[in-house]
Amino acid sequence: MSDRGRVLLAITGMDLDAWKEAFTSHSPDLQTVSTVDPAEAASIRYAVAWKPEPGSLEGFPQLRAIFSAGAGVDHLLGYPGLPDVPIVRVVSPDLTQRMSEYVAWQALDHLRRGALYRRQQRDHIWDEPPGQPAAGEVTVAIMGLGVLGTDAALKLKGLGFRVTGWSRRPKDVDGVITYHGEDGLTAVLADADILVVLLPLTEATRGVLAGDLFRRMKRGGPLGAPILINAGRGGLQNEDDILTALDAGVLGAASLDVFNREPLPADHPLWEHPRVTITPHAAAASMPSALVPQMVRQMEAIEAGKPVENLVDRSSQY
Ligand code: NDP
Ligand code: OXD
Repeated sequence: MSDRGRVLLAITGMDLDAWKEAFTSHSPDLQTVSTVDPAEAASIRYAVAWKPEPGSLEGFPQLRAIFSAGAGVDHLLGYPGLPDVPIVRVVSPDLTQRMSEYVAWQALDHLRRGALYRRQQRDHIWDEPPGQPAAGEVTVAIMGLGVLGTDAALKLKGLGFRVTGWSRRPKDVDGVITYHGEDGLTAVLADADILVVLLPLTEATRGVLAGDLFRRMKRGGPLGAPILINAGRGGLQNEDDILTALDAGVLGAASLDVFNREPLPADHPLWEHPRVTITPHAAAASMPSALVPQMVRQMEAIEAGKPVENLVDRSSQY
């Protein structure tokens, strides 16, 4: 056992072996465990958690911090009896790059009529409908201008889109028109051809992607009806309202990476909708080999009494 004690891996829904392997190869002296004998509970100094099983995080008197294995922390803040220690979330260039790739991929697919041309290829149709807009004629609005939203905004800007962003507090992002608060949301929606959602799931954001919000989005833009891309959390969206809005032409299409229930049940009508693109919460995976070095650095900072980065503010829930 090292000075840093042992690290509990309270991980479900991710590859536990990959986490163990990443710790072993980066810090061979740091022992990880996924189950703990009660007699050894005091050896646990840190936990790395993803959707921890009930009861898996309590009873460790020397626990100094819990590291979320992902950028979102709703899985931890909803855990009953969460120990009163600092929660550290993931901020990593690797994860950020992956998310921006997903956002750019979906935005370009909608701009360049990906769904139409895939259908036409299937039916051997050679047809180029007139009026293909350029990226600069299309406004992408990003709800959630944090680490991921800001990087995606800058990359979309680099692709030529007009980009706006919305956050809780005022923000300044080079080349991006920024808004905040309820008035800001009205302005952002009224101007949005594509709405990219990278918000955390909190009490304030739960269910925000509903019929009322979709009806406040821009009408008559260059893509026809507005488009929704949600890679934040499923709990942000009302899935019945998305289907209703698609069928009523209030939304033109939706790219959804996250769902209220994951895996999305096999009989869910979203699977069959011709204008919905589904990915299995795959927009930006947490790669243990990319994240462990940073976690270990943070553990060392805590041991040395130095400030910790990327601390979660429990009162704002992200
Ligand atoms: P950050 O905490 O860096 O950013 C969150 C952003 O949301 C901030 O701009 C914040 O505003 C804004 N925000 C929060 N609450 C509100 C509110 N009530 N009204 C308006 N704006 C609000 O998070 P990240 O960018 O790192 O991650 C965002 C989310 O992406 C994660 O919480 C997670 O749910 C999701 N995610 C999904 C993945 C996937 O694979 N699908 C992978 C990784 C993350 P302000 O700037 O004012 O604080
Ligand atoms: C995350 C996620 O929050 O994978 O990192 O959703």
